[in-house]
Amino acid sequence: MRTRAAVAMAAGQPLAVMEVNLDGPKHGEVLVEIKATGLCHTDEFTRSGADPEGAFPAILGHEGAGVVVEVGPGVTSLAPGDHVIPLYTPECRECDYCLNPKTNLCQKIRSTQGAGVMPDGTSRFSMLDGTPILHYMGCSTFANHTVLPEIALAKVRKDAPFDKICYIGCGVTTGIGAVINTAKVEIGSRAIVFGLGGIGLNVIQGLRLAGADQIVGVDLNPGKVDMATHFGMTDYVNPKDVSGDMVAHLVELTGGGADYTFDATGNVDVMRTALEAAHKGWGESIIIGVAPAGAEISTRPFQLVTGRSWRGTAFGGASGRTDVPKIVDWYMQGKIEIDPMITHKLSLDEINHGFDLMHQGKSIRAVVEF
Ligand code: NAD
Ligand code: DAO
Ligand code: ZN
Ligand code: ZN
Repeated sequence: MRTRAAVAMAAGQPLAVMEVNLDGPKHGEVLVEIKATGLCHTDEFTRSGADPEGAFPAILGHEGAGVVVEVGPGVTSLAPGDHVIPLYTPECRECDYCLNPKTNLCQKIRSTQGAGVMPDGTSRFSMLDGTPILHYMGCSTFANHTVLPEIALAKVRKDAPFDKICYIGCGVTTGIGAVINTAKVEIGSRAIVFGLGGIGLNVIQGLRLAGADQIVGVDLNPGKVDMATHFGMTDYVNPKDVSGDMVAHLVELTGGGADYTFDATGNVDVMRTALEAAHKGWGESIIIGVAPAGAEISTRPFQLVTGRSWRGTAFGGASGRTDVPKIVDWYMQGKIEIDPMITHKLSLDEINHGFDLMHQGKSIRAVVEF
């Protein structure tokens, strides 16, 4: 079939909206009509050329929601008409990683997904002249139709709006999951969140859900304060306003250091501040942000000797096929909020404007509706 897609032809170029060829689903694969997709910082990381593993031409996008159109041979858990959210972290439920409750990093299709192809080593997308186009993060949601492995799709309820639940495909689950699954924050905790963007705001609402007493938000952009306050931030710190040592300031503000700190900036200097602002003896610092190629973190080892822990999380530690439908339920039940964070709606033809809004710090999430 043919479908419309925004294609990343080369690093640093605007996406090119065009008709592409899409082959039907092979064994264990599913054809999905994408109804809505969010634009995440990670798409821009790859589009811009900053991602050393970025390969082109590719159809980016990993934060989508849609409807199953056709299933390939061997698919048993999905049928045409089912509503689904693509998973860049799949859940096969049988690999060593899926069978270990300590991780969500299913490895079943890791190597082919990383290479931008389906598990059989080929791409379903091609240009009209036959040139293959790579998949991205196993999802490629910047296309009206896409093909994914069955294990990379979460089946969700049919009454949930696509233009909101697409955000559960990355930002919402990553932020809330970092709190619930990775840090396992206790009621009454004190926490600091560095970066009040699409991820950090969801860390904040996760902390509120978990019953944290103090939720300090740190961001260079004061334009983020109103939204963060709406989602549960109790204290705001702009690093530009702190004249002395930032760690000392945060330790004092949290009465000795935070029980939990979260980096949602991707800046390695911020990650160090986050670790050192965690409470001596028990504070845990969770890295969510993806740092630039080649960047390294550092601190004095004595920070760890004295009881602070440094950890990381991918997709909020969520096992997608199991956890994502529950998060959709939480949204539909009003336990979590998404609507205010969808700040812009675009057509596929306007997708490059969405990246402009991201750069200008004007959007939390821009969503493309098909
Ligand atoms: P975003 O651009 O929406 O938000 C980042 C925020 O950090 C902005 O508000 C910005 O003003 C602030 N900021 C930047 N530098 C800062 C500094 N030095 N001090 C304080 N604040 C600073 O980005 P996002 O979509 O929220 O993503 C955040 C990070 O999370 C990115 O690195 C992204 O790649 C990563 N991410 C990780 C996962 C995962 O599974 N681990 C998933 C999705 C995104
Ligand atoms: O299993 O080795 C692996 C890789 C898992 C990839 C997880 C990616 C999470 C961070 C990227 C940001 C996603 C938007
Ligand atoms: Zn697995
Ligand atoms: Zn993302």
